[in-house]
Amino acid sequence: MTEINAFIGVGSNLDNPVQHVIQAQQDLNNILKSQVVQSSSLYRSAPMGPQDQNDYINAVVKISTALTPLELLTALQQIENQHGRVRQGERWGPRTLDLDLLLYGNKSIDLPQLKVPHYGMKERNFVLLPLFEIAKNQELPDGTRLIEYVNTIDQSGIEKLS
Ligand code: H73
Repeated sequence: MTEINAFIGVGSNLDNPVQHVIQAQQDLNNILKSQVVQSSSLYRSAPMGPQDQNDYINAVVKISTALTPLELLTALQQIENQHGRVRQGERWGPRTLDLDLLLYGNKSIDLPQLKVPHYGMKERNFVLLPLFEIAKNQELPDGTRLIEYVNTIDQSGIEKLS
């Protein structure tokens, strides 16, 4: 059975977001044919997008999985739904739990419902900093190094929680 390393971005800004993120780290370990390998620290950041919402808690989790990318996406969406995620309302508005498939091995995927590497990861400090914490030497499928993006991102407005 071939196992692939994948990185999952976790985010929440509603109903005790720290609890949602910690619970999500456990939920990820319960996905079929998958185990958590490593989890980043939790990070608090100002909202990207509309400012009239709470700060976010974000983290990144590394898993090893034998699921295909689309099977994994479905599993992530099931976990979001268990956390009471309501898929409606304002774009970029408040959310109980978001799970993003950031990287899946060194594969590039361009399907309507799944783009990997995640389309926003290079511009989002709340993704890059926790990812870099647990994957210092990571490269993207195009051969660029994660540290190149980390070095150019604005690191203000984000705080690592102990
Ligand atoms: C995103 C469809 C839509 C998907 C993509 C979405 C959640 C999962 C993150 C935020 C701070 C899905 C934050 C924010 C904003 C408000 C910008 C924030 C924060 C949503 C699926 C499709 C395509 C993928 C993929 C998962 C994918 N899809 N911290 N969050 N501000 N590719 N979060 N690779 N993985 N779904 N996610 N500010 N400080 O990124 O747009 O996307 O149905 O088919 O919007 O965390 S939901």
